[in-house]
Amino acid sequence: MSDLKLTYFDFHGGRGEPARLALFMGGVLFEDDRVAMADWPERKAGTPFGSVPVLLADGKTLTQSNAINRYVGKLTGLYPSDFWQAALCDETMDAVEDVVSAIVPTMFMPEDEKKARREELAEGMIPLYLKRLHQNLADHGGRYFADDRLTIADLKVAMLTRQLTSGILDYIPTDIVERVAPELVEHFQRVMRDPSIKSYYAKKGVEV
Ligand SMILES: N[C@@H](CCC(=O)N[C@@H](CS)C(=O)NCC(=O)O)C(=O)O
Repeated sequence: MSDLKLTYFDFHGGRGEPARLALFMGGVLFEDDRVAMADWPERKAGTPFGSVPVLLADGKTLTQSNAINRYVGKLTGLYPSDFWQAALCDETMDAVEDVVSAIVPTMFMPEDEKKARREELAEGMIPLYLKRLHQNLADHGGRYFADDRLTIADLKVAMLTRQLTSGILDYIPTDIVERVAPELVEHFQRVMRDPSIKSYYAKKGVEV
């Protein structure tokens, strides 16, 4: 088994959390390198693209959250071996990444600009993506996004659902998922009921 170190910010979510969860679920030991925000300016320069997550596997470096998710998914059995199901998994993770990439820049905007951009996202892109994700979920059996079982894609969607419903994004209504695609709230609850995920967050002292 590889010697693994996963570097990401020190919070329970975001682009690094699906890989952390998957490694825990798969019982794969790894160094959970959590970067405090205060240390980021110093650490940033040491990352290939000035960003995290970064996975170090036997001294080799891998960047880009979805590449890391696929690699970790394969290590842990949470990525489909069937080519079509794997493609559905990728489609889901890339769709979530589109939304995340639209939201993240708003975090660094002045308040008025942030408000305008987030309201625009809440009226346009976010409902569009939530509806389509729901449609895909329904088309793939209604419970999980690919392979009729929990995969790394479900972890990625669950992190988005949690971010949108948690209230940490001012100007994005916390009921947006419930209003637009309530099945994604059910999906989130289904993922969070998984015994390994429950045990992971219980160990971290996090209520889900
Ligand atoms: N395309 C990259 C984006 C990585 C990215 O922007 N990560 C954010 C955290 S979610 C980051 O490192 N932000 C700090 C910065 O850009 O200084 C991926 O999918 O991993």
